[in-house]
Amino acid sequence: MTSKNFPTFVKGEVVKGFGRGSKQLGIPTANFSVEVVNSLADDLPTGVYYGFAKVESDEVQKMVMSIGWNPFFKNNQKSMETHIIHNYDDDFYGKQLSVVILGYLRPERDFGSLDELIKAIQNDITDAESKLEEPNNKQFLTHAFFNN
Ligand code: ADP
Ligand code: RBF
Ligand code: MG
Repeated sequence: MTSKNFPTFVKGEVVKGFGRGSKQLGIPTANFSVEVVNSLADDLPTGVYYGFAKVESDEVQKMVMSIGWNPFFKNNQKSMETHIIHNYDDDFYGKQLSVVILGYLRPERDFGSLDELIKAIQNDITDAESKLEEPNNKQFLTHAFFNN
């Protein structure tokens, strides 16, 4: 993985996904539409990424993102899902989500159990939290891309 993919800026509406993020995993993921997913298919390898995200005019927050076919669930549709590392009071379907992708964590994997998938995602969150504290990444908190 070279750094030529970073930063990648993406904006789009939050759409309904497979309805599994919060129910089965306890980790909600805001899904982008197929159009947004297809717009970067050739540029970006599938896998798990970290960066910053902003819901409409809310504050910029840390995020982890999964791009791919979720091998554990054997999806036949490629998805791009952002888990924002912040507690929101309400859902934000239909709202504009802005994300900057700053680095790659790992490829998507299959797991023996749901519990292992959840542990891997929790580990991704810990990794992302520390990488996003690095000055080279932290500078994007105030990037003009996030201005309304
Ligand atoms: P879906 O399959 O429809 O994507 P999820 O169970 O993954 O359903 O839940 C995602 C939804 O939860 C998002 O679209 C958003 O409206 C809401 N949500 C609440 N908090 C968060 C968060 N911290 N990160 C991402 N989405 C969140
Ligand atoms: N799904 C997988 O099948 N394999 C993975 O390795 C995987 N890693 C993920 C990492 C992160 C940070 C996130 C937010 C999701 C990941 N997922 C993975 C996707 C997960 O299966 C998906 O969010 C749920 O199925 C809800 O759509
Ligand atoms: Mg989701």
